[in-house]
Amino acid sequence: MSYIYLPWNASNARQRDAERARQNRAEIVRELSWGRVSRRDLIKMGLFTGAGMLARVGGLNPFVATASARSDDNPTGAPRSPLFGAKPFTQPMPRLDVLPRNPLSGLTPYPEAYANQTLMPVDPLLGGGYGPVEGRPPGTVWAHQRWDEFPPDVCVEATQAPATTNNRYDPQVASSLNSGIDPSQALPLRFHPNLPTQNPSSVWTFNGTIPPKLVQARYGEPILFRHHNGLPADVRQNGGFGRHTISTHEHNGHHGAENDGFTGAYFFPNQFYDYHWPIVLAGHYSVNTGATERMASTPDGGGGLINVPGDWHETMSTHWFHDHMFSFTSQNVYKGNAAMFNIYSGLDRGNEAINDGVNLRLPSGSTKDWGNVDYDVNLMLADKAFDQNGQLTFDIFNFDGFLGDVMTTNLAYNPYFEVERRKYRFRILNASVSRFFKVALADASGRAQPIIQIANDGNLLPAPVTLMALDEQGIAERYDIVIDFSNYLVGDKLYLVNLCEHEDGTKPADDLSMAGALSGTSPDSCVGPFLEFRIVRNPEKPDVSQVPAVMIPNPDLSNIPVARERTFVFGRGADQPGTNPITAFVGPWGISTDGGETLDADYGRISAAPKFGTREVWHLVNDGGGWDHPIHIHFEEGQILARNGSLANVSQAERGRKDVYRLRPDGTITLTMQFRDWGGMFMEHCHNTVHEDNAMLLRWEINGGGEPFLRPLPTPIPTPQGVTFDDPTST
Ligand SMILES: [Cu+2]
Repeated sequence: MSYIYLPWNASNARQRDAERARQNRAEIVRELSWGRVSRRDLIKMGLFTGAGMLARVGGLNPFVATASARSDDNPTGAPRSPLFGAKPFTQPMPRLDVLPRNPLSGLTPYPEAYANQTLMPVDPLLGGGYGPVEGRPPGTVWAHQRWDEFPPDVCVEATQAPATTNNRYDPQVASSLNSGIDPSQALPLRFHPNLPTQNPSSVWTFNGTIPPKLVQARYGEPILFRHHNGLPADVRQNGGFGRHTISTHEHNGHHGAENDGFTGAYFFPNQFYDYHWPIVLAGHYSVNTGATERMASTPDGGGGLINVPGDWHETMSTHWFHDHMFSFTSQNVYKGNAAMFNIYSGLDRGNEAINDGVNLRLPSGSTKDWGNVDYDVNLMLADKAFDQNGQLTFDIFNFDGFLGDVMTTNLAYNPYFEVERRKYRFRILNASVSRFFKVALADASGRAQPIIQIANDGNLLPAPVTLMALDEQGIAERYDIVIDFSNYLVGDKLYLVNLCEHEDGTKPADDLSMAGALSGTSPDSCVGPFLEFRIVRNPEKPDVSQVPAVMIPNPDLSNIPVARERTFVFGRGADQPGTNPITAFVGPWGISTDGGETLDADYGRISAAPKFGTREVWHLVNDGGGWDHPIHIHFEEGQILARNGSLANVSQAERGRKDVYRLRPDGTITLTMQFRDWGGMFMEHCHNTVHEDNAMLLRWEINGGGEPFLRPLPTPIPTPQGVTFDDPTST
């Protein structure tokens, strides 16, 4: 197999063939997204095999020889995205757009513990009649848990909307810290000034705008996130991909399940959904319950600390939130439903100057008491693809994964970022559909430079790790790093370089050397430098930030018995015993639980039910060498106990807590987690979102033994006219 995109030097005839084939595939994507065909239909029609492979038909399949070059050495390939003359490192990288934090008093209707069932007229395209204004399922099970105990202090509101111009960009930093970008200038939705403005149907983001959004939170300050669905009622107004129903997952929020963005708790155009994020430390009800431990704390707004209950070893920092719509997650996240979420604490305060013995003083800034982002920069990485008109497009090569051929950072094609000669923190998120990255830092002459990794997923590591290249970074993983630009001179340039080469969406094909990645010879155009740092000045104030030798040690679990072990095997050739067309999907990918059959996703089926308040050990097994799976377990952080049977195989950069576990080909991860504080239904799935959608996902829920959580929980069946419920099944 060769790289999914055509070589640059492909003949015109071959490029025409490839474009015709791409258009044929785009029709399949469109029909799936409109719900006019199902995956089952595609198999029946002979367009897909049961193993999820596109039929070997010329003029459709990118892996089959072109009409103009009949040789297996010349598969059709996918046409390269046109760049309209855009050159790398010619546009500034925009900092994320910070969503305002408002008082709750401005919110109409006022939020309630129970879903708001006030009726409104439903668009005839959605069946007409009347339906509730809020899409959250009604009743006790989906009421906000402990609403009175954690009344929201802050409201954040956003609308999922078609692409439009940003007239209210708020990066929360001066223009001098944002590569000179003037936030008062209108920002059209385009990936580079040379690339066309995106059509409203091509890109759907938070508020319909770029840059991607950032929400800032602190422990002990509950947030009400009201998410409006402003997408077209007509399912066909989607530019050929993406579904207008959404469910918003705060990735890895330690919240009640009603706020987890459960894949089956989606809501419709014109509705909203109130997500209640209490922002508590795990162990809130079992560890440090008297809030006497100063390390478990949050900024008080005036230079001091407020203690909070829970285990400070569970403090989290870098999250993101994104769509989790059942079987359409890949398209919706790719289309723009992804934002970042920084959580601040006494330890990770976002203020580098306060010296109180708790604050780790990581690079950030010092103007505000907490949450300074002057020197704390979110980087959202994602590969994209464009059609011949330069509009965002989603291709379907097979059900192994989707690759773009254009690299973006904060949704900007290969930008530059101006920095001062001092330490910076970068929070790197892999927001791709199927692509893994491997990030390294190069100087202008191509020599690898040291990077200090300080966090993995949401969690600061026990100790910083200095690396000449980061590990492979799977989809949804976050790696926080520090780069010390004081080691260089004003006028110097450095580059973040992707070393990880893909041929298709199954797994990384190769990790290149720095020289190999910089040589420009990889057929994968997302390999190589993707972000240029320009060192433009000395800092005005001395850099007082630190990278302490000890950050957040892991929680001590030695006295907590292991209640149970479970084994999940991630493989192909899954069966779907479920018959409910709403909750059950088919696809080649599936999960076997504790030696059972490999099953396709059915969100009405409960595959595991750990007992509330216990600790378990889970084994995640990759049933094959031809692919990798970054497995995400919702709700609680885990510690990796072993990779392929041994702790010695776990790198120092993975020795903290995690929420995404890359299995690697034929690999196994053993991890331990606890089930505390909240109840309800959660998920475990592959975060190669094409695998997830086809149908490598399962539901597990917390068994409260009847109290305080009901069990088994009824399965929500959303409709625009209101949510009904089904009884769950179990494996
Ligand atoms: Cu996978």
